Amino acid sequence: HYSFFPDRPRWPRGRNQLTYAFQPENQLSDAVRGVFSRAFERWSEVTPLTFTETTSFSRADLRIGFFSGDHGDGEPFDGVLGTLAHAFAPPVGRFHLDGEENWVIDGDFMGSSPMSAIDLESVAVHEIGHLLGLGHSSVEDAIMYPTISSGTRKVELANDDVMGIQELY
Ligand code: TQI
Ligand code: ZN
Ligand code: ZN
Repeated sequence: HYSFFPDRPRWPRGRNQLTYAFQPENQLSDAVRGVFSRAFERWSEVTPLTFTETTSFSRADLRIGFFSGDHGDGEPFDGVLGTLAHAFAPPVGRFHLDGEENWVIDGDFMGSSPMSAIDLESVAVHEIGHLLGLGHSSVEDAIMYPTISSGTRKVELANDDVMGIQELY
């Protein structure tokens, strides 16, 4: 079953049009931006929310960046596997990914070790759930279930994810 963060934080009513931006230093490819765009779409399809990419990082509601190791928020990344990414609950909107993972973009390995390949879109859909206010789910099929195996692709929201997000929005 789905869960929320303590005190149930959510993006306020009347603020359904959220913007997102990428850390300018990251210089991401169109393929990577496409992955995030599709991940946001999964959630906009089942909520009144819309997500639009903007170039103004400082003004965006949701701020996405790839970092390695200590990146200044007290939650350092740890290299290959372990922590893959983290996202903060509303109204913080920060979504950080570990730049040292062997990310898979549209089925293509970006890293050196296919043994530890992680599908970027699967992680993005999960972390966006956190950005919007969902905690973890006990339902194994759910996007918000707290485990994913290397080499797995899981991008379709389960009923449990939809019920959770529709209770919030
Ligand atoms: N990052 C954890 C996660 O996003 C961070 C975390 C731990 C967390 N406990 C939390 C976030 C409680 C919010 C609330 O779950 S992770 C997965 C999954 C991670 C894990 O790098 O371990 C995914 C990132 F679910 F597959 F295990 C993405 Cl999809
Ligand atoms: Zn961080
Ligand atoms: Zn999680």
